[in-house]
Amino acid sequence: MTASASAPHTTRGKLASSMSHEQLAEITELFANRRKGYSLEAPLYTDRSVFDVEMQAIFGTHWLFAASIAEIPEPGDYVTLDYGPHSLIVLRTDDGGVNVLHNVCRHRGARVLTAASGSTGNLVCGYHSWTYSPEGDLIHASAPGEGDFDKNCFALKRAHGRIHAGLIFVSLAQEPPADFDEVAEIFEPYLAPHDISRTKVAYQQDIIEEGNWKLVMENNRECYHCDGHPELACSLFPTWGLSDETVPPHLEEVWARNQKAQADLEERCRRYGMPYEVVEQLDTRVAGIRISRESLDGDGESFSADGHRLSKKLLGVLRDFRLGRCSMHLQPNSWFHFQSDHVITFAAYPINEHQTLVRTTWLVADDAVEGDDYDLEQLTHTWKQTNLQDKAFVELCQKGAASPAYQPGPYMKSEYQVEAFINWYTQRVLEHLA
Ligand code: 3BY
Ligand code: FES
Repeated sequence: MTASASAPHTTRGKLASSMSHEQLAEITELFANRRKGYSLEAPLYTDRSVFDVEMQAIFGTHWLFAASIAEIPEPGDYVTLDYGPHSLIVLRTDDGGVNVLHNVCRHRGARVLTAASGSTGNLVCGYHSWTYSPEGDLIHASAPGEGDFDKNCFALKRAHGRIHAGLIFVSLAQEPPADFDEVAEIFEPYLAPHDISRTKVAYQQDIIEEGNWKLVMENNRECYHCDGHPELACSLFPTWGLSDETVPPHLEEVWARNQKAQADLEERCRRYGMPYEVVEQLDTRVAGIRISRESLDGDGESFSADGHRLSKKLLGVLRDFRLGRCSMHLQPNSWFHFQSDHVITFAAYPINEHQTLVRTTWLVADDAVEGDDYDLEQLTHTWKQTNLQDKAFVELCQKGAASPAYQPGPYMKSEYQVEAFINWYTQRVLEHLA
């Protein structure tokens, strides 16, 4: 279940040397004086020193979604991932766990692996061929005329890695937050029936958004803007943030349909012994989480124009297509949709203060055959379109934050999850700065 690493690397402490006291005090003030219920002050979206702080306080400290095991199914399979200046190798081991290594050669610092993914035995740096074992130990380093030197002192630095329900998480911290165990216990029973270990990658999309990573996350945490997603609106009920008391007349019919579909979904979950209750601990936990099972419109099966299945093969132990979506949000950088026929994982990897890589991966049953069981274009259509629309929204906000006219604006009630994300983020940074 869990594969942890020893001798982790820490970046704590570097801040003091690279940033002046005045700069630090200024940044701390920005966080401490944040107006609750409002979007952040512009520098928190645009400033390089804030980004540097986040790379320690958030990305250097917390558990981060890295990839699913479907992306590296065999021993020796790896992905390389960049979180700001950090570059990691996530390598599948013989025993089914993962080794997480800093992708920084111990000779003169070159990236050891340069491909985004692949399969390897030993890891050979392309510059002077220093060679490391899959555990990161330096096993070969020859240079003309060089005497023996202690290779034990030059292993690749290690970070932490763990696998839960087929999702791989990494942490760069010396001591990663302990409450992730409890969070994993929450989500494992929801995800287990979809069994990622018996899926394969149907498609992966990387988009670089010209926006700060927090704007990417904020956009994901609300559906107030979902009128801007015509394809998604076919299967996603447009009832976000509504309650019995607040349904406007023009949505009464769809609200009733949504309520009925949700009751039907609850009944099916009970019948199959699948957990159904919403868990929402987005800013009350160090590892913030929200997980819920939500019905889909139309046939209620998948993210298609009529809600009908997009792959003919059911996942894992499931015996029913009409299970809507099980959606999970994890702080700081990921979200997921689990349907009966496919899974979609999403992660934001910050590049710098104004650019973010958003990676979306579609997983189908490992015995599903493209062309027979699913059509790749149809499978990916809704979220490819939605992602492009979201990218445009994020980029408009980044432009706004860079403008002298920008002033933090209020989050609406239906944007409470955005506020929860921002609260979570602010608390974590303040803890770190303290
Ligand atoms: O990712 C979510 O859970 C929601 C649904 C669609 C867009 N997003 C805000
Ligand atoms: Fe890697 Fe020289 S930098 S072998």
